[in-house]
Amino acid sequence: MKKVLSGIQTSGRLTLGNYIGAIKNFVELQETHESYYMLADLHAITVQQEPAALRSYIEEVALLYVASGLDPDRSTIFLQSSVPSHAEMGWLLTTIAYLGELERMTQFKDKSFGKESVGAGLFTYPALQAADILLYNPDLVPIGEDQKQHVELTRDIGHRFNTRYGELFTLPEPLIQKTGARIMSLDDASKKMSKSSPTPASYILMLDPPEVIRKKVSRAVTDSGREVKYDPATKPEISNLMTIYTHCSNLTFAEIEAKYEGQGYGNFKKDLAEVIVATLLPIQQRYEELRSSGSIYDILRKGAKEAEAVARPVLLEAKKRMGFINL
Ligand code: ATP
Ligand code: LTN
Repeated sequence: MKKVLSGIQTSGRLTLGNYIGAIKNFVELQETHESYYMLADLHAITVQQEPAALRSYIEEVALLYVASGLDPDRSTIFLQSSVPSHAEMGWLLTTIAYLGELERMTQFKDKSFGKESVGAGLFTYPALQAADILLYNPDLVPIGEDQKQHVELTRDIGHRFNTRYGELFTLPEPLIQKTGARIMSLDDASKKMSKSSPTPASYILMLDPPEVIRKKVSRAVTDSGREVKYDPATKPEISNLMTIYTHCSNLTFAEIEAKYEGQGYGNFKKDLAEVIVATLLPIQQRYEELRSSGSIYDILRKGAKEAEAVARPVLLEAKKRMGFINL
């Protein structure tokens, strides 16, 4: 059975972009792969987090993983901070990554742009991500488009380690879907829909109530034309909304175009809001049930044990190869 590993930072409340670009695929992959899904809480603190907010984001992501269909009997679901091998391996790989490669990471450039002072962890972030991945030797890392560069760097770091110290790590492939890997903001189709955006109108949260979803969709920016047509180059806003539509229904782009031919954007947007609500509402209901059952901490404790059992021997072997003494 092939192995997959992925994670989401607990740096905010999850958006429809996180669902379409990541979680939905995690749920499908657990059927056919040995699966490890992490909550990257150590990554979340690379931008300053208020402790009470961090705690609530961690709980929300954990509950949403399971409410979306991740099954703790099929997948190992765990907090990065509860498996100490990650931080330890992260340090080892920080010494293997080059400054120049970290400087080229577009996420670092974007997140540090214009800031007066930036934490050093934001810069070394990809070495910790490489540790998260290489500790499990996965074949595939399912991610959205923006994370491709980090998985490529993981391969470079893993390859460098293997060359210096002997073959240890599998070099994983990023798994990026053809559409939906980069859902754009509702108010600006040149920007990725992001949970850390300061503008709530730019995103739909997985836990937004139906009336909020309807309002946000009705206000989403569209071009001045009338035609519902998939053409990202000339109609980026409508194409983005169509991408959301296709992932929340089983209609293809051609079927959506045919359905709204000659109708303008009004009906299309109204129906789009309803397919989003129909996708998210059952998840929101399971979220509430799960939250009141209080079982999420048991799930995370079980996941931490399973994850550490896989990660620890790999960490110890890496340390041995590097010349450390395991007592
Ligand atoms: P932040 O703004 O805090 O960086 P984010 O919303 O961009 O957060 P991440 O935690 O960086 O989310 O991403 C988690 C996963 O969701 C990654 O695989 C990422 O590629 C995917 N993802 C995030 N935003 C989108 C999006 N707009 N479209 C598709 N996939 C996305
Ligand atoms: N950087 C990722 C989150 C992340 C991750 C990982 C993804 C941390 N460790 C390992 C895949 C594999 C992000 O989505 N921002």
